[in-house]
Amino acid sequence: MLFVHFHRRMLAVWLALICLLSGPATFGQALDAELPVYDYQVIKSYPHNPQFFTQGLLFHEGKLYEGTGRHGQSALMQLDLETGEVVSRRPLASRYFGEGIAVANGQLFQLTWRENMVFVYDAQTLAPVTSHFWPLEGWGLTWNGEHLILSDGTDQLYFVNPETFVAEKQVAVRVGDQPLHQLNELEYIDGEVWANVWMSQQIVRIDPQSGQVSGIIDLTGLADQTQTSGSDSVLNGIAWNEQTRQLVVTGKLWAHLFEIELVAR
Ligand SMILES: [Ca+2]
Repeated sequence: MLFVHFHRRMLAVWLALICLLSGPATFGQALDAELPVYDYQVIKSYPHNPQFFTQGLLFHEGKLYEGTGRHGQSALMQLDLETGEVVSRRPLASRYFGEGIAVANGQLFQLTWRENMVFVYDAQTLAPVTSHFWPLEGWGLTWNGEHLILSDGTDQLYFVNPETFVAEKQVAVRVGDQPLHQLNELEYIDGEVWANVWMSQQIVRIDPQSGQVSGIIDLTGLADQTQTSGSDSVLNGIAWNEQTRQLVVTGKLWAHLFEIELVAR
């Protein structure tokens, strides 16, 4: 029982920190939140180029894609999961800082951070198709079969029409009644949106209808199982292979990707 109490306390500390980082909100109720918490088991690790500043990660038709950030280093790539080798690569011009990626209707979308540009490519060939304007920052991106779901570093998720790139609705993400900001890389998994929370070692599971956080995946210790590089080298990147039900996560500038399974705490 001591073990359980210890972890509940750690979770309360984390929630307090996140709410503190998130801005002016008071964090009374978040401390009382009793959400399901998940630990992890590493199934397998794969090599990842430690120069890649991971901003978007996904599987599409069994193939792994990664979008990277930083001016002058941003690119969209298809990778070989087993070897980490680059199969194909489309660099961004140096004025663009690449962010989240998602595939919708066979097209691969890549956000930029503060440049208001969204690039669209053919998912098979990575040939450019078109581009769109996006008025806010771009952080994470995923696809629920109807809308692209986009995060911009706040507590909001935007549901964007893939044809027009106009947000048709948005939800506010909450832990209890407290806003959860810094939502970063996203993945749509079995009807939920999973989100990295920037600068944290946790992934949150979000009900996309209500915006309520329904569970927390605690990946504390995973960064210690690879090489990282500086204070920006934080957990970011969630990819779900729907066919094989493989869950793969990584971080910016990490030397590995990790296939993990969740273990309810
Ligand atoms: Ca993803």
